[in-house]
Amino acid sequence: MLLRSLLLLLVLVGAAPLCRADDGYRLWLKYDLIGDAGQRTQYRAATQFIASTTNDVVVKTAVAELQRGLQGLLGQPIPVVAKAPAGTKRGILLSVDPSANVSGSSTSKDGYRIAAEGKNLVVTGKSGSGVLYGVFALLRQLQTGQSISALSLSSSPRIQYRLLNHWDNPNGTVERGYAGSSIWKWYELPQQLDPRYTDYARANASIGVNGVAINNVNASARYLTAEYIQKVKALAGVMRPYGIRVYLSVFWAAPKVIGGLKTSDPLDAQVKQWWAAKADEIYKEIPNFGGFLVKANSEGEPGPQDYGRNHADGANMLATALGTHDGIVMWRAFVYKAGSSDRFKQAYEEFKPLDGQFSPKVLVQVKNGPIDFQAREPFHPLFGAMPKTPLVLEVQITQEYLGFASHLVYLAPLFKECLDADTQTKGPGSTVAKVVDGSLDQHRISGIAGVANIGSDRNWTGHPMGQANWYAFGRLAWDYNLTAAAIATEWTKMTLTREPKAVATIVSMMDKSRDIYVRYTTPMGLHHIMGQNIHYGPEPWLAEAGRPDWTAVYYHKADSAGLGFNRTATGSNALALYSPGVQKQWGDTKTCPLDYLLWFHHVGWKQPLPTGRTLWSELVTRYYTGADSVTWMQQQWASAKAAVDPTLHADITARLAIQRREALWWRDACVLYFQTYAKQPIPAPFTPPTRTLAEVKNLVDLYQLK
Ligand code: BDP
Repeated sequence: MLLRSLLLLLVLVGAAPLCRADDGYRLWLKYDLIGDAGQRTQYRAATQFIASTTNDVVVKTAVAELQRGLQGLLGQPIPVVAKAPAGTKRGILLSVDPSANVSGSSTSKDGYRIAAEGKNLVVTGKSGSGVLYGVFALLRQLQTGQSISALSLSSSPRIQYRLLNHWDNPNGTVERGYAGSSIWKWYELPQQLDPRYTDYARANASIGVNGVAINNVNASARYLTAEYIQKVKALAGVMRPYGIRVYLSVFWAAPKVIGGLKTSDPLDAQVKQWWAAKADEIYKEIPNFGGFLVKANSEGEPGPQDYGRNHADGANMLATALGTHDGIVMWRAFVYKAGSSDRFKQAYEEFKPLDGQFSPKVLVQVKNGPIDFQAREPFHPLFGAMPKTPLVLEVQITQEYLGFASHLVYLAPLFKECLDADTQTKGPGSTVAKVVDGSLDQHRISGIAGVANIGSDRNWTGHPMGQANWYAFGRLAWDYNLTAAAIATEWTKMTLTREPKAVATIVSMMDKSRDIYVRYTTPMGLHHIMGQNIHYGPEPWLAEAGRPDWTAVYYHKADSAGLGFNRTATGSNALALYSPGVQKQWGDTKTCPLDYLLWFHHVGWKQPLPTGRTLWSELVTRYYTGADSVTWMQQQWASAKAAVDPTLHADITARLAIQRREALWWRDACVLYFQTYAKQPIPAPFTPPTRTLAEVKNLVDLYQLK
């Protein structure tokens, strides 16, 4: 009996590694053994050695990553040699050639080419980083089951500065973070380097991210102290071999707060000198430091306007402080003063007049939409309106307004919608993407930033599918012409499963998820009707807050006549900020896409829409079908069960159940509340909510723990 139990124990212990749950830590870089033996044999034949001679630190990273990836995927060690051996062995050669001819941007140093030369595959980068990106592209081929014989790939990023922005604080909290606390352990730095920093760098390099602003834009001055510069230096040291530069968000009033000066006026000589000395001090410690990100005169943060100066005065002073160091200033345009007639217009009104006044080292960083990372926004009117200034597109990867880490919302369609939007400022085809990559106005520098969704949770992003949003950001920053579905397919194959039917099911669910979220939360252009401060759940009835433009009623303007914000000439006229072609299309309720309708028009409840329904009926239809689509997502996900790791599958199943519950919450809250104005019944075939408005309102209090 004892012997039998012991044997059973041995069997169980022995079997344990096989059924180890996938905790999501390895992201899309799993490098698990490829299951298809035939394919493995083919890959093995072509990858019998890695040849590399350069001492470039980033190329060394590329070699190590290639070795690691091939070892995992093919189950055998790959030797690294200085020179390709003569004979029949086939392998991979890595080389740097600054003049290599690669497709895409001709100025970028990050491009790579992969081509068959004789029996070998050669990965040529225009720099060490180019080699690293090429290696990741090659590994991606294997991870997604593509052929590598006679491979010919050539690619260059369209956008030069591809940054993650962390909104992380010194005390370890993350503003709008839903995946645990900050991954940066400030109290341990610089002595202790969590291995996680390296894995973070690997993940970013694998998708082409080449910069990281490590702290919150609501910045603490602490980061500029000598003590913290040492900590930042330690992180920069981890990032450097991965081609990633570190940037800091800076607190405008730092000269006063930590410098002991009486002012932070950008035109004050001592202030200028303080910043120049600070920049020198940082570059002395971190020679490849990237530069500064600044939120100034926004949401209570100090800034140059406190001294009667403007954003250009502030940004240019910092640019001058950077001197000859190779760094940039990203100055955020997310500003809105209290008391403005329409928050939509604020950033435009403050920044448009400054076009042409910024120094060449300054980029102005503009959110994708004019309000604040809503589930759907029209593109920001500053895109196309500041041709003399390089504009960084800022998108939010963390799901502040998109259901935190409990709702499955794949964001590539949202990012693409903005990138593909046609500003028409220089004729048709003047897309936001072309403004941002600098090609429309011939800018030398270009940038894109994503507010990170990364935290200390073992799986990095809380919701396992949130990883896809991090991944998609990087891939689109590299090439905005990739489709959302193509990116989802890559990610799914690398992360979840390569079983073809399951891949198709999951990709279709991901691809529709953002539209579904919009339908059950803010259909047809409703915006900013979410829970106060927390930004979670519905609160369309919110009428009192610190400022009118922090309420919901300011935005939806529901009354007995209809719904929506009139931003045409008879209203706030924010529409006039767009080019004439856009104005024409969006200015008429007959031609305005339904997705943007209530952004620009106050529409009568009974007004017929192109769908054949009245506004009220269309609104209810979208809320109901949106919530029901979550059930469809649950079914899709359930059907992929056999193809996905069981722990991961169960995790997402549970989160989808939360999503369904909360989609019903949004639906009921919004239809019941708007019904008090529309005064019409819930149209057939939908059945009215079984709870009252008062009951649903109570839920908000529960969530906000009031
Ligand atoms: C809003 C967030 C706030 C940020 C701000 C910003 O609610 O926490 O500080 O944006 O971007 O979305 O500065």
